[in-house]
Amino acid sequence: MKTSAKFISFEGGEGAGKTTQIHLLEKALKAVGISVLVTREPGGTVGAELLRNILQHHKEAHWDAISQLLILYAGRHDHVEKVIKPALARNIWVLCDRFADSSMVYQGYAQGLGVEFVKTIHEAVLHNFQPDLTFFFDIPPERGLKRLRERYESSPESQKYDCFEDQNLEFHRKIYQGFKALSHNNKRFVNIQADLPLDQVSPQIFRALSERFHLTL
Ligand code: Z5A
Repeated sequence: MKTSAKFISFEGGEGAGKTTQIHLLEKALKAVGISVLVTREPGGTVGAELLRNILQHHKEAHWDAISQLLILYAGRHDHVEKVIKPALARNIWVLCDRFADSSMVYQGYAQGLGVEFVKTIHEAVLHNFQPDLTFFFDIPPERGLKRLRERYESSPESQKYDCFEDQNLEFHRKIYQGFKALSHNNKRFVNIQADLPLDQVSPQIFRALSERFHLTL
């Protein structure tokens, strides 16, 4: 049975395994005849990718949290209007590597702007537009960062400066707490036990989608 296209976001701390699982899910959805678009934030359009680069790779800019948030929402508006909504209108499922919940947690919670402030900006820019479902990849930050260290060791060219990863462990613990708090008792979220081998993470995602959207994956 075909269901209408869904917008699904993947959230969590660094090295949680989101990107890896998005590609496995893309394959599984395509295998049952569903059209899929994979995208990411910050980014997803020409303009939003330029903004991503400005945010992540220019230490000299010293963006404060409000400036980051406004840049992120400029990109997000572009992304939603030019890519996400048009795909959904063409019955293409959208798998998005991070979305507005990352702003709630990184800028609102961990950098102190407050979740209510971020919600106000969200409503002003995107009204009530939100994913149909959000997977929170639940993994202690130490474990996610260890995976990234291992990736950098095997592929040193990925060590380009990234202002978000250049934070101490305390910051990453706050991010983890922020996602825990945001997802708690929120029906849009499905909590994924991400600190498990790959082949034990995907079935959790497939099961949740099958239950919510009556698919057989
Ligand atoms: N940000 C923000 O502040 N506000 C916002 O509104 C938005 C974003 C939208 C984007 O980072 C940064 O922007 C992010 C928040 C901020 N902060 N940081 N840093 P990004 O897109 O560059 O990075 P990321 O989203 O955190 O992705 P990541 O670090 O690459 O992690 P991931 O996608 O969750 O994991 P992965 O790439 O799939 O896997 C990481 C490694 O682990 C890799 O080598 C895999 O092979 C390995 N892996 C994956 N799964 C497993 C399992 N199950 N077992 C063992 N190893 C595994």
